[in-house]
Amino acid sequence: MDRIVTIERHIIDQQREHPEATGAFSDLLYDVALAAKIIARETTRAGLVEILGLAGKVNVQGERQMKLDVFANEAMIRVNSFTGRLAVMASEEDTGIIPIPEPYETGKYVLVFDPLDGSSNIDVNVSVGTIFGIYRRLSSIDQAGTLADCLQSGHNLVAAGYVIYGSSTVLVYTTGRGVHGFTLDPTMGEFLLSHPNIQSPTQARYYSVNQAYEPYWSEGVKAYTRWLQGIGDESDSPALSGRYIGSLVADFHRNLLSGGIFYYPANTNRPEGKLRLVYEAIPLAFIVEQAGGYASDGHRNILDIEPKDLHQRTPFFIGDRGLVKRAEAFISKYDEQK
Ligand code: AHM
Ligand code: MG
Repeated sequence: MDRIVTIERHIIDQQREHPEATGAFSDLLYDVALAAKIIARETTRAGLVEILGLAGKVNVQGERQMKLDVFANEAMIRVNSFTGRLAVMASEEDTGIIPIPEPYETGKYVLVFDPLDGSSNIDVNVSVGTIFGIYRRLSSIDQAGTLADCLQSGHNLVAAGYVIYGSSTVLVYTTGRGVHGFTLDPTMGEFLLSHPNIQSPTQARYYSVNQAYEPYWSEGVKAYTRWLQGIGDESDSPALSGRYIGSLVADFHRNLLSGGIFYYPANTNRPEGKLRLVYEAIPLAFIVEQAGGYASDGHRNILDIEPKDLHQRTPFFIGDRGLVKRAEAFISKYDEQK
């Protein structure tokens, strides 16, 4: 008989494999799942309540900030500030680190997140998502958490995940022991295990890129894309089909389940790319490696990068290991050896 496994049960089962665990980490994961439920409740009602439209603020990236971004950010912060489990947080929506307010105790973990990615898609009913990463703090336990706590390499992650608010709400996470997906039953308010042990498919189907930027790409990225399409000079093209939603979590999730590559390369208008290293690229890179895939900035493993700035951007290639490695090879051949 198939078991019904809630996310709470799953997190506790994983904790049992670590006899030394205090439970703080399990509780933290459960807190993130709770924040996801609060955000899901609002995103699914987005067309019903008067929550759409601009909040009248511009976020730290200089972009228009939607009200639901603000809501999602506050949900994550309010759920996680007062638990004694975190030293510090960082979010796409806040310029600096988010300290734990006095007089609440700090804990040993660090949470970085993008509370609602792809928010420009909300008012056209396109899926959006939350991305998060959890580290152990580097600073000592009796101090406030620091910026350095949030700027760790992805190899230090102890957990990462994302939530997609789509036709259903799905939470995918890993603690370094496989990648597991849970679907929210909205009538019960429970995340139920629906995708145990997700593995990157051996057969890739899709490439996902905003092809409108092609005139601004490097020769390597252009040649690579032709190869993916099956119209390049190189043999062994996979001749993939294209899919691009323009919502990172949705594009990533589809390719994780169906096979393929997502990339947002550098272009002449965005020499650093668009996506953010700390709370977008690194957590997804950790997840994809756990599933047998790979993520790169076009030159090196995303997990090898030591972040310098909370909001730094990076070119990003993620998905099927062979396809991402091939992107590195094209870039090396066409762009680096001139
Ligand atoms: P946002 O942080 O303003 O929501 O932008 C991030 C989004 C990603 O979800 C998506 O992959 C990308 O921007 C799409 O950008 P573009 O419209 O340039 O293709
Ligand atoms: Mg974002």
